[in-house]
Amino acid sequence: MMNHPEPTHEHDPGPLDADVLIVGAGVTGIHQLYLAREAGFSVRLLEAGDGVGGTWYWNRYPGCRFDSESYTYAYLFSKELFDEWEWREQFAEQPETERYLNHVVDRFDLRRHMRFDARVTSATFDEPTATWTVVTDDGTKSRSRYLIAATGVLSVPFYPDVPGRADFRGQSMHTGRWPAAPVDLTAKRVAVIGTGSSGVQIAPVIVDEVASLTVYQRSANWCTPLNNAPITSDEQKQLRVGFEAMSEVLNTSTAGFLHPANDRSAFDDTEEERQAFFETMWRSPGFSKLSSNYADVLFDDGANAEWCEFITRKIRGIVQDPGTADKLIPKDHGFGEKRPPFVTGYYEMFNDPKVSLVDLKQTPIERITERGIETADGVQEFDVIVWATGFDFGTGALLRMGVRGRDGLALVDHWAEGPTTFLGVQTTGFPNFFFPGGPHAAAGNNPRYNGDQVEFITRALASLRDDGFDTIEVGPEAEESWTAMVDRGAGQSPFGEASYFFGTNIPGKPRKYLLNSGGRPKLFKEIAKVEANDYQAFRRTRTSDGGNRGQR
Ligand code: NA7
Repeated sequence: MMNHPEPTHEHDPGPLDADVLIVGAGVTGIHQLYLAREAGFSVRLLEAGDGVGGTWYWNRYPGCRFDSESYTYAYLFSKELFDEWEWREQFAEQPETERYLNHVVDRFDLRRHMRFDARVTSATFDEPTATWTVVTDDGTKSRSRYLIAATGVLSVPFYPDVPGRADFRGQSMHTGRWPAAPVDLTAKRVAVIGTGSSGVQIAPVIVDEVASLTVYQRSANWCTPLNNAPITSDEQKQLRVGFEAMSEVLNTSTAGFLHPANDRSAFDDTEEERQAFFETMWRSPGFSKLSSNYADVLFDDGANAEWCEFITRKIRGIVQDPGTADKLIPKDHGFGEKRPPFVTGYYEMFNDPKVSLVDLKQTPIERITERGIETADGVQEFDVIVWATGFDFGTGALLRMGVRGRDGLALVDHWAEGPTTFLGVQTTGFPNFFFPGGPHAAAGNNPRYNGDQVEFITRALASLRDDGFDTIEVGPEAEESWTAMVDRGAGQSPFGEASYFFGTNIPGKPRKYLLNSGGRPKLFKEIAKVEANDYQAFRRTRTSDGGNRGQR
């Protein structure tokens, strides 16, 4: 453990509770907790929920599951852990992931560092001592040298401002805050509002038990089959034998997936070859439809249109009612312009007479009433309304934590025009504060990108300690340059401005790209540069003994 220097400042409030205080017990927070402790720091973690899992704790709606392959999403830092945990399915369902994360926490004895039901309401940097004071909603204070917010990108559910939402007398749930107690939907009249990944996952899973299911769709999405399957015992063996090779690919590939990239362009092939290839894609698992599709499918309008035309024919072939099929075909964006959902039985579900689709572009929701949902077509009554209406992506949780840095600067003010970061881990004016897995962090398989970040942060803190410093703050040049790279690259990103990756789904939110548009290659390159030149992008100082020794 790190030795804490004796307090020398008159107003020093005493010993620290931990060297490293982490907020959030999701995939990234658990990883960071483990690494920081392994590096010899004293650690503590605060979590708003009453259990481990983060996104995989809150999103416990029926049908919630990975669309990255389970073993590619899981931790790779321990071969023993990998060997002993057998994922049951290629794309695990939420309960399995929650069990896995609990297993990790117990296996590595991390739970004793965690406090649950502890929502952070303020986090304040004390400049003379270079420490953070964090207050939770029960008034408890914790002081630490370093504060690492692993608060996730999909943590703050978004409810649209529809008049009357509170008037509804039935049950009303957001997919991102699904109750822990089982929800009995048997014979209930259920509405699902929203057709992003969550809406299209839950609908086909509950359809058999409900009396009726009405899907309220504002924009159709390009949904393609997830093609999930159990992992056979042979495959389990292969995964273990191939662990090193798999880790190598996952730790280095651009998007953090295993799917091999395709170097062919759509029009290198004949029409017949193209259709056969698209059929292979349609039958391929999850994100391979982006990663292994024609190299130009996301970048060439003609190639994209061909793939969309193929999906269109599939939808028309599956959905028997032509009017419904037509509504389910996106008209306002190409494949990959928004984050594409992956589905099981979604289009097929619309052939069930108890399922109906309301096109909100034709008949918008006017209000929620005590008994149901009112559109221009009148009121439809429901027992349950499921809000699958998304999240305040990227910055939502960070900006609700009351973070204040140097000179009392509030993060909400610093980021009033959108986030500015270096490597998606730090921002100027907030020394000793990190936010892996936040804005500018990922652009692919999240745990892989976020893992790169927590590894970098841990090395940065260890070398800070080794060099006799205790304060680290990114300089404005590095921050400006990384943020400019993100903004420039946003224009070349396949994601359009209508995507929530630009914050467009939240009224009043600045329209700024929230992913890392340089991808992993850029992240790796910058990290290597930073580590090769002794962290010149950062200002590193020693504050705790009152000195200001050896800047940089
Ligand atoms: P998404 O993908 O943000 O989807 C939200 C859905 O809610 C989308 O269909 C929205 O329609 C719809 N929405 C939003 N506001 C309204 C209003 N006012 N009326 C009707 N419909 C509305 O969130 P998800 O939870 O599905 O997925 C989030 C991520 O979780 C996903 O990308 C994966 O990474 C896992 P819109 O398209 O905006 O017209």
